[in-house]
Amino acid sequence: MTQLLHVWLDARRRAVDAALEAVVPAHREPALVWEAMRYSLFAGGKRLRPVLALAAAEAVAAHRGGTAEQAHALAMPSACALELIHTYSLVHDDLPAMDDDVLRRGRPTAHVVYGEGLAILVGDALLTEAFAHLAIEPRTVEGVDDAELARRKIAAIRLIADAAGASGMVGGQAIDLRAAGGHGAPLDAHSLRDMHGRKTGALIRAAALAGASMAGADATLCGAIDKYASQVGLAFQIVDDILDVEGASADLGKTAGKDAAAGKPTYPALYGLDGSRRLAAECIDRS
Ligand code: GRG
Repeated sequence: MTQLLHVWLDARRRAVDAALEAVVPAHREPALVWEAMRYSLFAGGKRLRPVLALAAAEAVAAHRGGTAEQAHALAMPSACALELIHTYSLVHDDLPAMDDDVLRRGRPTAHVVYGEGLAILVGDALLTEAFAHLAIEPRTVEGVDDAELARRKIAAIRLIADAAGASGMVGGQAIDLRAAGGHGAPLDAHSLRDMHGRKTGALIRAAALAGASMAGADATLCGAIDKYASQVGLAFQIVDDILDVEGASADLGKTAGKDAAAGKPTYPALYGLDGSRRLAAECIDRS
């Protein structure tokens, strides 16, 4: 990573963290729930999805002669909502009924610290607050009239709901859950890609598309950004599968080697490690 990219990413991550502080603040009642939400949300995630939303908004703003400041004002609520939804998915994914993991983002998982019942509620609360935030913010943005802003907000809500819902992330998780449990036929290459496209790829695509739509992208620009984000999402998942084989838990911040132990369908299992690295590189090239 070049020094310049590092600085660029760091500035946006810090802006996202500051915005998230306002969305899920300390000292809100009942503290029992809000503190547990903050435990998972501020555990050191990379903020990939929010940064992608901001990046797409900035790219569209540059294309349309707008400023990065206006792009951030428009896209930051979507960026925050995406991180809340992503964090909810991790909290629920770690539950004993799902992946049953004890380590996430380098810390004991939410259910280990707060118990299963509260961890379920933390996920529910993060998901619900995400959509409340999307409905409210941004209230006004200079240079965009109120009717146009409302139209863009509804489009972003729709995009994010579709990506997180039954045909997106939840659907992908259901397919994964069934395959990992040894029920149904093993996933072939096509079904593996479909499962990941829903479980992980959909939210990554929605991040780029929501950022772009909030910044006023037309259908042509959205189409180009969608193609880019689909390839990035796929590469992300393939690399995640490779790291599960090669990485150490301490570096990953989660338990390594779980996929193979659980007999999960993965890219290394289907294509081998070298084949998986090649596939990831091809996705990056295409993106
Ligand atoms: C429970 C409905 C429901 C869905 C769960 C995304 C997901 C679906 C489960 C996570 C399982 C997993 C580890 C998938 C691999 C890709 C992935 C989402 C990794 C974690 O995302 P990062 O690397 O995490 O962006 P940080 O912690 O940096 O935010």
